[in-house]
Amino acid sequence: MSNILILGGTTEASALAAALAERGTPALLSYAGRTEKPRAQPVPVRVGGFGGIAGLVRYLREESVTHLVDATHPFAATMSEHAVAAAREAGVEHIMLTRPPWTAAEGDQWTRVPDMAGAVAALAGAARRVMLAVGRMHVDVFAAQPQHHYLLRFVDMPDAVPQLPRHALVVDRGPFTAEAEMHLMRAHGIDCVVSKNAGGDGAQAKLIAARQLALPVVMIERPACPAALMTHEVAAVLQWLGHAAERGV
Ligand code: 3Y8
Ligand code: NAP
Repeated sequence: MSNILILGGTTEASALAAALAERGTPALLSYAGRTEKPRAQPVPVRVGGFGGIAGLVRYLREESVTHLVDATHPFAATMSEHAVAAAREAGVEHIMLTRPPWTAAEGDQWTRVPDMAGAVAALAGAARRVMLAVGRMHVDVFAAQPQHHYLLRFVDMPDAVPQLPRHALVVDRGPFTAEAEMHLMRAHGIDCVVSKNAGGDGAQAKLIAARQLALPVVMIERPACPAALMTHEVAAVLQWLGHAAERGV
């Protein structure tokens, strides 16, 4: 009898949970607990860290998990590294469900940078009106470029005022639409967008809007991904689970 743990927090994780619930296949979805009201799921949910690799090994053993699906966001690099290490140590089947990075299309004006520090450096120069669509966790590093007016977008209201002298804050969760993104960018006079290369559909609308408004985009490449079995398709995970179940693992 398989016992599936999904590391969630993405559109793909939610799609996999829905597919398993539809099949009546028991699974548990795990959130880190970063947001106040995470999206409800059609499978049972747990919230909070495991306590590092050792904590996850203990959890996998105590809950007799047979299959670990890492469907976390491409920028959740620590969780993905822990998942590979813990699955190996606990002898649990492991697969990553992720999405391919976005690639620049005709008309895109992207400046690719390797990481958040690269994005900060790319904003050197005269004051601009920058849409900082990278969430809440890494906003303060942009205080190194205080000359800009920043449009921030967080999932929840922050506990403290962001340390950027000139900023506006929107509290909203994706997925977003290109039309709404264009309206937001026009309303705030945005002339530059900063984005993580998250891939997927849930955050792509801002790139479509930037293309239509001919705005430059600072695109932050995703961190290195651990070597592991990986797919971009929910169907492939279901097949992987099905085969494993046939093998009676
Ligand atoms: C807590 C779970 C679903 C999943 C929806 C996807 C799409 C909407 C787009 C922008 C970019 C950003 C951010 C974003 C998107 C989806 C997906 C995605 C980007 C929730 C969620 C959790 C989080 C955590 C949150 C981070 C933040 C990042 C906002 C739920 C809504 C910017 C990433 O305030 C905080 O601490 C937020 C932290 C990590 C990145 C950051 O550095 O701040 N996601 N996002 C998960 C957990 O606790 O385990 O609340 O329902 C999930 C989603 N966010 O099921 O429909 O699949 O990518 N999430 C980025 O891509 O740049 C917003 O504004 O344009
Ligand atoms: P991270 O930096 O890779 O992980 C930091 C720690 O958070 C992990 O070591 C683990 O704590 C805990 N953690 C992360 N994901 C978890 C999960 N799904 N279930 C239980 N614990 C989890 O992760 P992050 O970038 O903060 O992302 C946190 C969550 O937000 C993930 O679910 C991710 O899918 C989602 N998300 C992130 C982004 C992003 O831009 N980073 C975007 C969209 C969604 P312990 O060490 O204590 O186990």
